[in-house]
Amino acid sequence: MAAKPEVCKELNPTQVRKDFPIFERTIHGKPLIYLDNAATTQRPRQVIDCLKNFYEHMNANVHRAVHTLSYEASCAYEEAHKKVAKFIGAKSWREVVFTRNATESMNVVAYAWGLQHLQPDDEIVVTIMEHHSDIVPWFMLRKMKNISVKFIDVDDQGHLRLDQLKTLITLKTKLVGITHASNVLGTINPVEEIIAQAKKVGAVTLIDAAQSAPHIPIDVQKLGCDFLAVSGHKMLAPTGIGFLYGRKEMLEAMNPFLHGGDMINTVTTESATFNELPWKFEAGTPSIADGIALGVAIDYLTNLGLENIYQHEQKLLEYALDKFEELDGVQLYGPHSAVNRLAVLSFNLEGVHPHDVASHLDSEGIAVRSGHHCAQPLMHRLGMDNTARASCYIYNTEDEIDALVEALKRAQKLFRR
Ligand code: 7TS
Repeated sequence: MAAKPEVCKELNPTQVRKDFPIFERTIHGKPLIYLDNAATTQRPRQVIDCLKNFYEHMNANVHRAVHTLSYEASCAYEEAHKKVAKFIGAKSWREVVFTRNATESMNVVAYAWGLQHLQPDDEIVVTIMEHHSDIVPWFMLRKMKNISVKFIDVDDQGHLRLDQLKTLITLKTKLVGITHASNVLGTINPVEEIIAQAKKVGAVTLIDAAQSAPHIPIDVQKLGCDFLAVSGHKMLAPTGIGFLYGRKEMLEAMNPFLHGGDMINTVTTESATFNELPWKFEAGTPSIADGIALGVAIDYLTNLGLENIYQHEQKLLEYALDKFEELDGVQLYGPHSAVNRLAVLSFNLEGVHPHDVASHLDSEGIAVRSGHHCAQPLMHRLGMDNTARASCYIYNTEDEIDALVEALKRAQKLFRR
């Protein structure tokens, strides 16, 4: 197994890169510059080795047998829940439910909480900058339960219109769902203020932390939210594993979302009683190795230090914002300053389709995403259909930002002809 990185005072991306085998490969003969981290991050050797180690030495189902392998797998899987709980400041590891991803986490809230608690004419308030996974589940409930879904708007720079909170969040509001950070604009939202407003009217709060948990320290007890949804693959863990934090009282009062093995206590031909938390919400054989590897990813991030990660990305963002100033004919979306903003840069080159921009960048070994980023209501609000998007993480460097900007200049020449 590769050695764990030392706990560092300042993040050194060149050192960090050495843990990521993917940077040994080239793309079209060029070194890989990976700037699609908002879609998914790369995996360090420690996480890859954990998967290999599990299948080679520990593989067994959890919670089902008394043999050694099953016991070890069960302990490691439970330990991973404990690491997540510590990472987000949960009161108890039993408040951490492993899911496939943030999308599934939010659907658990919709199905397990929403179906049970919502009544006709109730309202759900979300923001216009939500990812579709914090919009479409509520549309499902709107149809089934005859409720309405309201949207907090943004201003033209991509800040939430907090002046709308009091008019939109009312006694009719039963749930407020907010993304902690926008995957398109990078805006970090003042979730504490919104949670406070939601609490005044007794509404339940759901924070989509898919983009924030990998980049900034999170403490669910300080935030005071009821639910928090995260995807592991955006924070170095394998795909197919994520989690839902739920306040114990909330989870205890909810019915399960999926029914079957492991989520029960006893079953007769007449009825079933449910298992204790969090297993009540983890029906069937879970993604055991991926869950354990999520714990290893959390160890890795904790060793780097979330505050160091945030500072590193702030520096990159400031550098990138300055560099983008050099470019004519580029529209950059989102807040103009680095304050309360992640290093996510959505942009368009005048007269060039973002897919063409992304294809050109790929030809130079640079991976960015183009498209609507699963945030179509926001795109429409800001008057566009698609953007190109560069998003940074722990292994990105200022040199890579330079390479991006130079490649964009070449794309402009190429496509303008
Ligand atoms: N919430 C936010 C804020 C996201 O950015 C994403 C994924 C999700 C939820 C859903 O995550 P999943 O792991 O369940 O799919 N965002 C992106 C993106 O920006 N590009 O690809 C996926």
